[in-house]
Amino acid sequence: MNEVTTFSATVSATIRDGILVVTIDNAPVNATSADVRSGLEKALAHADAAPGIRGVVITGAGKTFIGGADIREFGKPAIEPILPVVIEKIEASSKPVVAALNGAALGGGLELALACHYRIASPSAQVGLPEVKLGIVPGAGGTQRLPRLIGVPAAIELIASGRIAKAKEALSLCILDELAETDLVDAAIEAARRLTGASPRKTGELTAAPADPTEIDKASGKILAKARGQKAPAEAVRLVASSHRPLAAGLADERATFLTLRDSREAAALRHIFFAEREASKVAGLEGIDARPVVTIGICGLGLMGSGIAVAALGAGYTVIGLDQSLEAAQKGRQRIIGLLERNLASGRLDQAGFEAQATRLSVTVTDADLAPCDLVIEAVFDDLTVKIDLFRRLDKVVRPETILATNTSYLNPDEIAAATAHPERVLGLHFFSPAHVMRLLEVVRCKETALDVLATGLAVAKRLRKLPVVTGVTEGFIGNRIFSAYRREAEYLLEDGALPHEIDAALEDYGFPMGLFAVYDMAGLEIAWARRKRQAAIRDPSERYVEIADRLCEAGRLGQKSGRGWYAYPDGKRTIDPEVTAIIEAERAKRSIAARSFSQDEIQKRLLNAMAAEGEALLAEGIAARASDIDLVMINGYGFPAYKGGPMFAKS
Ligand code: T1G
Repeated sequence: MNEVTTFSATVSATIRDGILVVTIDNAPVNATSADVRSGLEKALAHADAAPGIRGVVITGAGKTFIGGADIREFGKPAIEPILPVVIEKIEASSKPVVAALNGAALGGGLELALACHYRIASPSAQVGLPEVKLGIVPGAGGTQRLPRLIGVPAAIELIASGRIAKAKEALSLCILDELAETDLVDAAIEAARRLTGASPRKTGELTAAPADPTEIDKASGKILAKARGQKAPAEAVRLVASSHRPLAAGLADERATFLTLRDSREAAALRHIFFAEREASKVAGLEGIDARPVVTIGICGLGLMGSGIAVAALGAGYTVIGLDQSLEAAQKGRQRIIGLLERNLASGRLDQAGFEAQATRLSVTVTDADLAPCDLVIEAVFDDLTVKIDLFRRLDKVVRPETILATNTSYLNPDEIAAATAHPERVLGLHFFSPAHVMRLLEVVRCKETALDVLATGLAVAKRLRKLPVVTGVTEGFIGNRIFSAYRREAEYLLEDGALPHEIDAALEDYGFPMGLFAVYDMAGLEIAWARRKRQAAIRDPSERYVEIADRLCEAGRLGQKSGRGWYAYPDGKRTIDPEVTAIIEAERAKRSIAARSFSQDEIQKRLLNAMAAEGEALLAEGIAARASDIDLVMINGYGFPAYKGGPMFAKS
């Protein structure tokens, strides 16, 4: 058994065949904490000083090589040695240093590997510089070393997008030198031995050929357009595009840029979201509660929503039994699902074997009893209480008592649906966002009677569906639609008070929303909200200000893009300000004797943000939302709130 040398609490090493095999063991993701950096520095010094050591291998314990710098250290005073110093010592080492990527090498983890003299990975490894997703740029040489290895255009695309590349692509890009078909560490030791005596391959000594502006635009154009007002992607492009400079100059510029961005509000917002996403599925009281096993999922209603849910479930490896009310509807639903799978096949997201496996796991029926084997049944039928209650009563008769029944309702009260079943404790809401096979957000609705293990199962299924689950209590519209209604109401108040639809939409888009509220309404159609307003008219609080402008538009047949007119006109499909809408708004103001006034963008943004945050505070006070960051996640992932602003609760803080 080789002797283990401990360099720090998280860095130890053994010597095999004259090679110092250094292992980083810093759960959960081997982030390069101060202890890791100090341990690596000691290990390198030890290797340099020991004549019997001819080379070094660096690898990670567990399933991650290095998940990056320790994000939790951001905003705190730097602790020496900082990562760039350790990385430069690796590159300057007199003995070959081989990176053995046992898993994800991200951010600082990839930057460390880039400074090694050889990079070998297990086939399941992934690499990336996702710093822009945290509002920063790589701060330990990534923007300077990566282009030296793979060229400026490829480096721009990877760094400005922050995307992750699988091992095979990384090998083809020359980020990796080798994929280990056998034992990774054995192969890395072999590589180190081969490099002993040869001149070390120092990435920093390579030169990055300057790229011409057209290549730079081609690599960065779409990414920067999508990034909208974010600073980090544009800075990443600038740094990579100028990586033909001497390494020292590039590294200095990169470090200064990283430090400036790291302390920005935008980076703080994106770090807030990073941790919020991981907090959201931690629900008080669920510690130690096991989820029920789910293998087969029934889906009632194979329309747009039901089919999307079916595709997500098939993609997650579940068996799916689809139920609809007629053979024609069931067949149509099946065709829609298979069509979506075929699109995944055509786009390369699925291979032929995967397509066939998923298609085989799908069956459709018109017979309730065929749902008997289901461990979970999700209904996505017409959003009417009687229809849903009737369905759940039928399901009661065919599924096992422990089968979980989930309603996908957006606005109905799941407690009323649960109360109609024989086992209300097994009912919860799973509120998907359309298209359900694309949108990550999933509101997991905890009903009054929902059992703890049923809630735990909802969260486990959400995770396996690769959704972002946010637990909500029962209230009309849950978290997202309730805040959306509040912000829509405020926008309509602004219309009555003097603003116009295009001014409000411009203010929202200037703030970072991909599309303004009224443009979204025109795209989705005005009739659904109109029908809901008419249903609610009888119970509306007469003391609450109610704006009738949207009703006037609907009564005039202005139902949005599909009717050719809505809040805007669409001559030859182009969204255009319509004086007719302005006239309707002015008539409504006159009816209420409102003296219109103009609003600045800043004022519009503040009023809408305040309306969202106020409703968020109410949801927290009522216990509907467990934490403010959950509300931020819902508004970012379901309603277009710009992530780099952190969400309405963060933005107000
Ligand atoms: N720092 C601190 N904590 C981290 C972390 C990190 N880099 N990455 C993950 N965690 C925590 C996370 O909060 C969670 O904590 C637990 O680890 C498991 O995470 C110099 C400056 C690596 C692919 O952006 O993408 O390097 O909830 O649930 O699904 O240029 O974590 O258990 O308490 O996500 O297996 C760049 C971020 C940093 C990668 C693993 N790196 N991490 O996924 O686990 S900046 C990143 C991830 C940087 C350099 C710059 C993923 C993962 P808790 P998890 P996972």
